Amino acid sequence: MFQRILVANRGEIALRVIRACKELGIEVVAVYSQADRDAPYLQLADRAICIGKAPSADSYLNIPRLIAAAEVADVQAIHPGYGFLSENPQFAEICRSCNFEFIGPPHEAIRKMGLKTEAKQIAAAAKVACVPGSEGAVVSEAEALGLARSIGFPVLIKAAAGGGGKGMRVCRDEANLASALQMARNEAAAAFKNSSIYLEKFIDHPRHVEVQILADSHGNVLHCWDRDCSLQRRHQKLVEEATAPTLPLEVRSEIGQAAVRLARTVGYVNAGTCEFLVDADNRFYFIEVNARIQVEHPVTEMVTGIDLVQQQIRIAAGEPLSYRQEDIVTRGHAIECRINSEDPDNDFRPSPGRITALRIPGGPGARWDSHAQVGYTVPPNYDSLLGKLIVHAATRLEAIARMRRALDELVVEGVKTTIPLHRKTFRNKDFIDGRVDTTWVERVLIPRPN
Ligand code: MV4
Repeated sequence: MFQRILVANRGEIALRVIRACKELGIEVVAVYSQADRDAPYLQLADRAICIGKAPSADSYLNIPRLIAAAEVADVQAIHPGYGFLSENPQFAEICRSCNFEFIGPPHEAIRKMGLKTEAKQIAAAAKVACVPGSEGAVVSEAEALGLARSIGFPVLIKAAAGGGGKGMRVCRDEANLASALQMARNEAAAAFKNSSIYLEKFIDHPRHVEVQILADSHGNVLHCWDRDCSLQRRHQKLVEEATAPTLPLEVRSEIGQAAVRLARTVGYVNAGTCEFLVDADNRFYFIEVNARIQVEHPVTEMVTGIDLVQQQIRIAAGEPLSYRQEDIVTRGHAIECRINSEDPDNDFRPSPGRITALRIPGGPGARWDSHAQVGYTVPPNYDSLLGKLIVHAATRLEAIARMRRALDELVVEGVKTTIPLHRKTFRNKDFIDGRVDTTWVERVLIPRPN
């Protein structure tokens, strides 16, 4: 096992990795930008090294500075967290070439999964159902037209190098196809420096279901069941739950096995997620792989009892998984609310500032993963995730009641937060009854003027 690890991230996930290291008896080195110099979680690390100025490009995205910090601190491995460099194949490759274990997948797997066209082709080879559409990139307008006619409108044009909803464009009829293709190409080129696009049948009102994977370096691949992350606003998840509440057990078993086949086929190692869209008839279609630990990993931890971050570290150290698939059983239901320092009444504008009061929920089945403390100033430079409130209970309805209770205990003052939106969600009948999909938040929950 490693003696010392560097955490190449900040905020709640840096704290989460610090906690995992402590429990494994591993020394942990944190890094921070000048904007984070007073962040309280840095005191929980064995050492903290400043890596630069506030802008991410000068700190958390700066590969030479991170490698220099790893050299200075003499660590054996680097945990990238999520976001920042976590899915940057070049960073993974550089870590390994500098003799630091990258606590994530092999750079080859990250690179393949980063191209959504390639991920879909690998999925198809693994006999995993994909959304009907182009096999690989679409090169000509004629090809796109032929395809769109055969699968039927509406179609969705996506950027091959995109993901997470960036660079998508719906096209509802033939008359708009040529211009939609051109606009999608231009957007893709600007956003991803890659104008490659592909085409899919547009699934309306899909649910978002994802499968947690664990794969070791000895060829063992397991799934830790599923999460439903359908509650999103502009591709930012608000609420996640495990397991997926509306999927029958047979389908959940099939989707898990599909994810395992896909992970095996790409030579995946470490923790990862296979994302699927699920239609009204519970048919599932693979869309993309997230080659990192995800924000919502705690709901899977609560229902399986597996510490996914510790598993990541053990896998990177070369340990074989100590579970067989049949050992991975879920118990009860878990739900997570993302608490962001944003103003729901002002188009979710970031709301940085000093936290003047904080009351953290407790009691049975409540978990609070957050770097926030009273007196902490949320800097304006980064993502606005302040913390995650996670509950676990025997049934989904009990988990909802527990979340309502925990949200009523939670107080954050000094910054605007998404707490009021969550309080509303957990009192909403559609949500309670599980009648939601990926369009529900923007259609129903957030009433918009006109
Ligand atoms: C889709 C889709 C409908 N049809 N693909 C958005 C994020 C990216 N991972 C894929 N996304 C979608 N792909 C087809 N063929 C609808 C979405 C989508 C969505 C998916 C998951 C969660 C929230 C979403 C919100 C809007 C659209």
